[in-house]
Amino acid sequence: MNSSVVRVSEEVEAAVREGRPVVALESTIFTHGLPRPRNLEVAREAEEILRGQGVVPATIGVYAGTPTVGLTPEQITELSETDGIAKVSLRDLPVVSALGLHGGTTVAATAFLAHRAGVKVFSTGGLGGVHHGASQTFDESADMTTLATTPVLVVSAGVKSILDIAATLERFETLNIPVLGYGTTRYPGFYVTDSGHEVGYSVSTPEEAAAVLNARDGLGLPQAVLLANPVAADKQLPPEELDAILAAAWAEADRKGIIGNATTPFLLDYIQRTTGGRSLDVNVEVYRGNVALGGRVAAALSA
Ligand code: PSU
Ligand code: MN
Repeated sequence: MNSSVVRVSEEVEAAVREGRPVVALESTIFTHGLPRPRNLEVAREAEEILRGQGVVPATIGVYAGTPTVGLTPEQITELSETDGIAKVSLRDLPVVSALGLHGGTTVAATAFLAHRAGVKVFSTGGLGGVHHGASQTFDESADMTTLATTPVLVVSAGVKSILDIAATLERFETLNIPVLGYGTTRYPGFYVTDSGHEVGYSVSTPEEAAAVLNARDGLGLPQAVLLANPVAADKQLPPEELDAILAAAWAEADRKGIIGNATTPFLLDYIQRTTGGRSLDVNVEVYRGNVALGGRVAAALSA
């Protein structure tokens, strides 16, 4: 493997080498998931939360063709403010790299790069999963298949109900990816505390999550561990309201013929527009919680 293709910042490289806590953060969330100017504020705040915990943030993205683990504040600003940036999943990585493009990395590409750099914990908002109608369209996120062979721990608030959650959980089972509820056995639904689905296991401390990760490594297993962290019940979107919005979002995506990797950004944007920004507040709240929990798991791993 040619490791010079990937740039790891000195700060991240030193922290990994010395066994200090590091948490990876994705960039699609600020290049494609959140509107300006909130996207940049959120990207900066995530790093500040980690630094406040004594954890080194490793924001990951592709800057001018260089897959980078530990983007500088200036690079994050530029990626947040530039139009037409590529959404980079794992298959896109060699292409944007060779063509010298900027890219926001998805969960799949971020997890891959984090692992390459020796970073074990990765916090995100929501994971990609199986889209509704996937039995016809084959649209399921490469996040799932990538996580099946990428040994990191990913903290998320589950998957949004823009996706087929039951099918997504089945795929995690098939792909040997363990799902741990944090303080719950109910799978969270990102905007809502409870998606209506069960997960097999619950952990209640960062130390327990770290122990699962260490056990996986001891067994030499290659898959990610998913830590599903629900939003507080008093901060969630009213679940009844969400159902109506989602139905409208799918109908609109269908009418406009949105397909492929444009689907997730389209649905997220639609929901943000129709809830007048309230979903955005929940989105940011959820992300803050996941970043902080990732920091605590990384600290527990280093202890
Ligand atoms: N789900 C969210 N917010 C997001 C994404 C997913 O709630 O921002 C982004 C993540 O970067 C995820 C990607 O990895 O979308 C999945 O896209 P696709 O479904 O095209 O694989
Ligand atoms: Mn897709």
